[in-house]
Amino acid sequence: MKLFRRIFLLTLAAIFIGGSTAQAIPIPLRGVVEGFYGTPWTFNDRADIIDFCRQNNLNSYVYAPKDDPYHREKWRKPYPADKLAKMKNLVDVAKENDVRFIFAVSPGLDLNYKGSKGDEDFRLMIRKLDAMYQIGVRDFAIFFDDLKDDKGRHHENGKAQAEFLNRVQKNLHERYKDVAPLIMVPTEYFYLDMLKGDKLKPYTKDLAENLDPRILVLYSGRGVVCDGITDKELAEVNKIFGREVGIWWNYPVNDYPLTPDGNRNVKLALGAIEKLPTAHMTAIFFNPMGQVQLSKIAIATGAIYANNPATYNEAQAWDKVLAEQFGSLAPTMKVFAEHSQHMENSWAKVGAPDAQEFSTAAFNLLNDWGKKSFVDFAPLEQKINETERAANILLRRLPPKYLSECKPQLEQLKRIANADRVALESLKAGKLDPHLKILREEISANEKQAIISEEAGRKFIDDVIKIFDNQNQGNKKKR
Ligand code: LTM
Repeated sequence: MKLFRRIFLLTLAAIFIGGSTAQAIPIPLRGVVEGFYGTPWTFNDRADIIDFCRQNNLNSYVYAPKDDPYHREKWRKPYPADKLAKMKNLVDVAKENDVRFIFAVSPGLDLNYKGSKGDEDFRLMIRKLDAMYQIGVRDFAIFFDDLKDDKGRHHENGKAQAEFLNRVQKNLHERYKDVAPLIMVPTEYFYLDMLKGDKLKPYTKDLAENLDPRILVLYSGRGVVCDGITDKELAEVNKIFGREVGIWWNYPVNDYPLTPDGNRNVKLALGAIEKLPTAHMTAIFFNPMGQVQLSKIAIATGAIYANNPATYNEAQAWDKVLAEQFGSLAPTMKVFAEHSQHMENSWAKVGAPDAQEFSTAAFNLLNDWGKKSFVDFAPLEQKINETERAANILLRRLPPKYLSECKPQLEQLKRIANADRVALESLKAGKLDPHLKILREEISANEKQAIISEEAGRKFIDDVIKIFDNQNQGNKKKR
């Protein structure tokens, strides 16, 4: 009876204090995967992000920089002594911060599975992981993503991969009692790539059927970079692999080009994590940008999500995080971030649309212009002013650690806002200011370094130019 009374009183207390008995249920493994292409983070960056993980109740960091040669291209080679010493330092930092350091190798470019070459590669993999065990690593991952050729084909054999991973897992677990289950990323790591029509492709089928059920599989959603994952989608992939899979989430990563001829890392993903499952999940890792400090906006919202997916609200999380990270500059930073959230190209789409209020004001204005006798320019004018002011303030006042990561984007936003004003004045005057086209060209010329607000601020300039060009064409035809 005493026990029941205690439980009853504790429940009452929980209702009284928390407003509800609902408990936060954090995703068990939650953190950051340094898994992007391009210049890897420095060891200082990593130590900083591990500390940030602790502060935000994220409990893991995965070391998997695609362009660390010892991680992928030269995976067989042991780390040289100086790099190993830095790695040990980082492992110690992770321990001090109670963050799991997950060491990953991506051997798939040239891994041999069969015969004596297979045995040799197995031995070299174990040697690589053992060296990490010696410096304190207890969590390991082997990734097989991005092994396609130019035609989008891969030659991976799911059964051979599964057997290799099972063998690695068995070897480690027989020798070490304190090593966590292995983590892997398949070659077909997004849902649509696992299927042909409504049937599983042979690779995924063989992998799923043969992989030790204790090995954690990560996948990235319907696509490589996609617009959310539903509970149902996650359940489907759990079913395919006969286990609870984890998520490798490709936001805020920005290592892919947003224009056919464009560069990597030019658009900043400054929005909140959104549209992720609320159902039970076993692991989630956020893949960040090369820009480590600015990645913290999305990662911190991801931490709020991962600590209680059921109650996550992206707008509230975004405001909270901006306030925590930027203090009095938060409202100004928010204006900038609003213009730089959405990432989209022919195969990627993620993040809330950029500057929605700006776009709505521009849409309404263009809709009314030329049709109504009274056109209200004020809402868009206000948005343009706000944008230009934010860019100017941030260029002057952002602390150097942030400014060094976003100066080209702020300068580009300033250019766009300036051109937006000229576009707006052209509409007011009923005549295109010829300077607008020059400004637009300057924006294009700078897109190798910075892309921002493509469908909001930049689109308004294009729309206005198009309106006047069409008008001119019409007038010429009439003549
Ligand atoms: O997403 C996965 C599993 N692998 C790679 C990442 O390394 C890369 O950062 C992202 C974004 O380009 N895409 C991938 O395919």
